[in-house]
Amino acid sequence: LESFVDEVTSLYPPKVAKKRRAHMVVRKDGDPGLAQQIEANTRTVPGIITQRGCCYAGCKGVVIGPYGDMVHIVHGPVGCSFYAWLTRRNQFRARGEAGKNYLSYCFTTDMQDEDIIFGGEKKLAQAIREAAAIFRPEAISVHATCPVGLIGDDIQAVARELSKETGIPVMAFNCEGYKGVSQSAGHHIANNKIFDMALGTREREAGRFSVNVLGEYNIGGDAYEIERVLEKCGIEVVATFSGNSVYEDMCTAHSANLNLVMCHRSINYLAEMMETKFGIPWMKVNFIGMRSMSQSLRKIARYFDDAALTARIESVIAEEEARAETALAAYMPGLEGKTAMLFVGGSRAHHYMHLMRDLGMEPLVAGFEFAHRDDYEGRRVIPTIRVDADSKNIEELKVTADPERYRPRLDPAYREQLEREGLLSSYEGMWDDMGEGTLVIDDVSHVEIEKLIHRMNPDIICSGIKDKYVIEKFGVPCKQLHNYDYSGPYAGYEGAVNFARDVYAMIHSPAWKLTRSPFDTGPTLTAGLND
Ligand code: CFM
Ligand code: HCA
Repeated sequence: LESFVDEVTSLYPPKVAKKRRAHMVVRKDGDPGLAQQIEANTRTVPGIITQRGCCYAGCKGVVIGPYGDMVHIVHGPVGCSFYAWLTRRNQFRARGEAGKNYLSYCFTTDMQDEDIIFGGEKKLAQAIREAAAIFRPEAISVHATCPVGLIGDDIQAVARELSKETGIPVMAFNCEGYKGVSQSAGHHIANNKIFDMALGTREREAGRFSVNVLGEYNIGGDAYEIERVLEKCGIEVVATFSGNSVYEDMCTAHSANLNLVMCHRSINYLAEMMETKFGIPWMKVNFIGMRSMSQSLRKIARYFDDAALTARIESVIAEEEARAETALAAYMPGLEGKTAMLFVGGSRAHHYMHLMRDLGMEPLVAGFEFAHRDDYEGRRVIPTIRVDADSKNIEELKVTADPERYRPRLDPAYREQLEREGLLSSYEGMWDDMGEGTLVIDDVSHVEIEKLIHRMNPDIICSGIKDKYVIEKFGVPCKQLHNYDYSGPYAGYEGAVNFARDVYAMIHSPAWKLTRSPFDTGPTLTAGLND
């Protein structure tokens, strides 16, 4: 496998090959994670076809966009707004009969040449004014795209002024697309503003077994299934960041007693800041895959340490697992032993490995698009991560304990014990679950995927829209794990059954026998880098 990796990178000019080689690791079992290292969260070499997105995508599209009772205004040319219009499939249910829901709208200042030349602040102010008057949303967000940063519109000043004028909170995000090296920068910018401007600004009484779900965005209805199971267990969800959520949830989340972190990459900043300021501990969970879901529920039971809650959780697990297993029986024989590759975002390539293993499938190669080293190697490597100019670009907030509202949630001895068990403030990363001889590739490119298909001929590849059809032209089915190919939910017990059904149908479709990959017949056109 090592020589195969060398062969793949030899396709590039030598300098590029050296760079890309550092993003590929053949896993050695038993490695404590310190000897092996992967290069991640660094710039993609121009010219390489990457699946990454931009900072604006991470802020507006990912973290803030799902809030349904807010109006999200994109300050920039219309294309950026159009790009983020419903494509991510973050679903939302309005609260009550008269509940507000603006998600199907597309709001933009539609900047023109003259706005770039003379400045766009007045146009932005007018857009906020109109949105406030027509819709009366609970809050308004403003997202800067590339040109706004280049011409220097002061969107923070406009937001402050219009908050006063309209009486509606206006949150402005300087998430210009070019900041950072991927959407990851946008997550951090969104986390900072939520923490700085909204979180803790309203009060709410939360029960003893209350949690926030951080990093769950309700793609394809995942949050509905997670809410269903948690509710059945008697666990109160105060706020989800930010799937199926309203502005009020963002403001009152500090009242919960535990933070559950689903997507570590996009929201670990908020978990850490909330712990420092309010004393809420956090634990990593994974609600994708039947066994991961059950394991995560057991971790929650352990945290709250209450006999009645634990018993209730155990009975929910028994009932839900039994039901899902019955439904899965039809698909399992057709999925067992099937091989897969996963190249997705910053957490799903890891989360879905567990679901695949539940179904008897075997992940051979996996990688993230924009994750950081800690998402691969575990949080213990954070102190060793080199801070470069790109990461320095994104502000780190200085956070201290709230003098009145800081409240430790656990008895110190119990907390220490849970920490020793690895239950709190810890994420082991993807590597822990990649066995000997598997391959990890960060920010994979199209040409690398082509070589992987040629060599390993997997039964399925999980990826996104940018490479789906490249992969399928090779006769390999590609399951999109961003938008679920318009299906879902895939989380939890019912989600596991949906996933098994969809993947079964894909793998066993007769269509793949009819496609011929270029390397079967010889390509009709060839070209080298120097031609
Ligand atoms: Fe987290 Fe996400 Fe993901 Fe992500 Fe994304 Fe997404 Fe994703 Mo697409 S927040 S890192 S920036 S789990 S939008 S819901 S599917 S790449 S793996
Ligand atoms: C984004 C959003 C995205 C893109 C999906 C894809 C999503 O990165 O801006 O590439 O298929 O989940 O919608 O990740």
